[in-house]
Amino acid sequence: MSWFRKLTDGLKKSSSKMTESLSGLFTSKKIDADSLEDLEEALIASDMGPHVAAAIARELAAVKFDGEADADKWRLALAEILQQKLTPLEKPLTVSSDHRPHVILLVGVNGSGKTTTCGKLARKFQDEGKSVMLAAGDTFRAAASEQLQGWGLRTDTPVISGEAGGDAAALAYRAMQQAHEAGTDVLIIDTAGRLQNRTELMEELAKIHRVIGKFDDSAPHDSIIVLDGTVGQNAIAQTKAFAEVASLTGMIITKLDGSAKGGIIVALGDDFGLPVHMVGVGEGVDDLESFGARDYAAALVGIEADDLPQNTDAEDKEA
Ligand SMILES: Nc1nc2c(ncn2[C@@H]2O[C@H](COP(=O)(O)OP(=O)(O)OP(=O)(O)O)[C@@H](O)[C@H]2O)c(=O)[nH]1
Ligand SMILES: [Mg+2]
Repeated sequence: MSWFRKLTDGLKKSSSKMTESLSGLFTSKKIDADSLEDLEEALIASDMGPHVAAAIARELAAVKFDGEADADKWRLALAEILQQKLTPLEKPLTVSSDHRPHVILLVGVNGSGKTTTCGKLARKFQDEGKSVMLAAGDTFRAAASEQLQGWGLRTDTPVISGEAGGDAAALAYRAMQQAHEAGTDVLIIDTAGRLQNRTELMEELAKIHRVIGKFDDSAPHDSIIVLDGTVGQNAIAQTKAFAEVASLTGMIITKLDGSAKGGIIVALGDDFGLPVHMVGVGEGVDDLESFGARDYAAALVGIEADDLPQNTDAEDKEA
C-alpha cells in the first residue's frame, strides 16, 4: 500500500466527519449557519483546536464559487485553505556536508516513536548515500539500547551505546567523538522518553543539548520533537515544554496511519511555526515520508492529491 493510502486511511475518521458536515453546506444558496457550525465542530474533532477551527470555517464561509456550489467544490475549497496553511511547514530534513557529523537529536515523551524514527532516518540517509551512526542516548530503560541496536542491525548502522543507568550526556559526547573520528556524515541521537512535567528529566535533556554544543557549537544541527499524532491537543503542551529545554528546530509526527485525527498538525503549525520534516505512517523501516502540504491537506479532507494545485500562493487562490 502506498504511503498516501496509509495516510488517507489513517485520517479517515477526520475526513469523513468533515465530508459529512460539508455536505450540509450547500443545501441553500447562501452558506448555512448550522452547517458551518457543524463543520467547525468537525474541525475541532480533528484536533485543530477551537481557535484555528473558527478561523478556517470563517475563511471557508467567505469563498465564492462561479456558478452552483456543490459538496465537491466545498471539499476542494477546504482542502485548498488547509494546503495554504500547511505549505509554510514543509521543509525536508537535509544534512549539509559542512558538519561531520551533522547531528540530529530526537526528543519527546514516552512512546512517541523516537527509537523507531531513528531507525527509519538511518535508512533514509543511507539511501541518499550518506554514512550514519546511531547513539543510544536512552540510558534510562534497560531494553532501550537493545531496541536501537535492533534497528542498527536492520539498517546496517553502527550504534554507540553505554551502560543502562549511565550518563546520557556523556554518551552523546562520546558518540560525537566517534562519529567525528570516523568521518560519519550523520549522527542520530535517540533519547529517553520523558513526560514534560518531570523537571529533573527535562533538565537532563537540557544538559544533553549543552554537552553536544560543547563538542561542536553549531550542534545539534536539528533538534527534533517526535510527536505521536494520535495524542491530540496534548501535543501542543509537549512541544511547548520541550522547546524550552531543547531549542527545537522541527517536528516529526508519527502514527498517522493509526487513529490519528490529523488536524493536530494544523494547530501545531499555527502555534509554533516549526517545520514538520517527516511523518510516520507505520512501524516498518520505510514508513517515513517527507511532509507534503498538498498530500496532507488532500488526505485530511479525503480527496485525491491530484485535485489540488501543485503549489499555492496567496495570489492564485481564486482559481
Ligand atoms: N502505527 C505506527 N506505529 C508506530 C509509528 N512509529 C512508531 N510506532 C510504534 O510505536 C511504539 C513506540 O515506538 P518507539 O520508537 O519505541 O517509541 P519511543 O519514543 O522510542 O518510546 P520510549 O523510548 O519508550 O520513549 C512502537 O510499537 C512502534 O512500532 C508509526 O508511524 N506508525
Ligand atoms: Mg525509545
